[in-house]
Amino acid sequence: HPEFQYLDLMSHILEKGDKRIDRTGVGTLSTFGAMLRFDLSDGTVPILTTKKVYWKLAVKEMLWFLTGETNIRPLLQEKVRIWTDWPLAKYRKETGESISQQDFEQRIVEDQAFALKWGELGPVYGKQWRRWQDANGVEHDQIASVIETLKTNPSSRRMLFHGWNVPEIGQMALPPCHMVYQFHVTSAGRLNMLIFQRSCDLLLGAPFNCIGGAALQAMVAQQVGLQLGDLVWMGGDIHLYLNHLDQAREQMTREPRPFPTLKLLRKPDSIDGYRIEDFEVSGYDPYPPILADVAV
Ligand code: DHF
Ligand code: TMP
Repeated sequence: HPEFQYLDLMSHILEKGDKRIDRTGVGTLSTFGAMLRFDLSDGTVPILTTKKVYWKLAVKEMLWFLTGETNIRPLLQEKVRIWTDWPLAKYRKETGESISQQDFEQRIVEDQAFALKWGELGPVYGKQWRRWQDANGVEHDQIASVIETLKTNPSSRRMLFHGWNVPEIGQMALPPCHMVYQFHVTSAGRLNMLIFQRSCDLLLGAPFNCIGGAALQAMVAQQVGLQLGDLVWMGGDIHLYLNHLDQAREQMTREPRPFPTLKLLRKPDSIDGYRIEDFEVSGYDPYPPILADVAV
């Protein structure tokens, strides 16, 4: 079962991981360099079954990236709360107010001016993917370029988009973790995609990143008229936070069940036309959720 690639990586980190202090102060067990490969050609999608993963949150996050948005307000309007912690921490630090997460989120949704001031993550994923600004102020839509090249020159080895915009890193709430996406078309007309992730929270981040990646790959394949091939995920610093070790051990006791399948119910006119309702996941039968705190 392909999910064992993930569980094996988890067990490798638990056994051999290098214990170190990290930026958040929580501490991690870390390993450097690993790859996961998922064959999507049979319609399956790598949504982990050894814990319940709220896959719609991950797909909605990917759709939000594609809109070019960098404010958490549209995410919260879709009930996606995974990015709140970073603007919230900044708000608490700068105002000294001990506002609850729920009250903060409510204000972002109800008060547009407040959202503009406090909901912004800086020039993160969406900005770089859709509106990378060059030295002359010209904006570059990397997603549109990749799709155009996939249609016109699919043997190209230059089909990628990048989030690591060096001069803008300092303005980002978090520099991109999944930072390069590269595409590849086989002679049989299958679309492969590779994600390079410089830093990976294996318990909380990786499951979302694999789903978001698979959703993106499915959308791009549909838009350019290709069948799905492999999703290749490569990680740099892959870690388990020290307050996630019990959860990881619990997850490793569970025997993976078959991956569910993903179907796109509609073909929009462009990559910008997708909605969450277009994604149908069938046969997802996971173990119960595993709760864990995210390190901010
Ligand atoms: N920082 C850290 N330390 N780890 C991350 O995974 C991470 N991911 C970010 C931003 N910063 C990060 C963006 N993606 C969750 C999942 C993905 C994500 C952020 C947070 C998360 O907390 N997931 C929980 C709860 C999901 C829910 O809201 O129901 C989970 O159990 O999957
Ligand atoms: P860092 O910027 O110091 O590497 O911290 C980012 C943390 O967030 C790190 O634990 C990796 C994790 N992360 C993911 O695993 N996936 C993601 O999509 C994001 C945004 C972050």
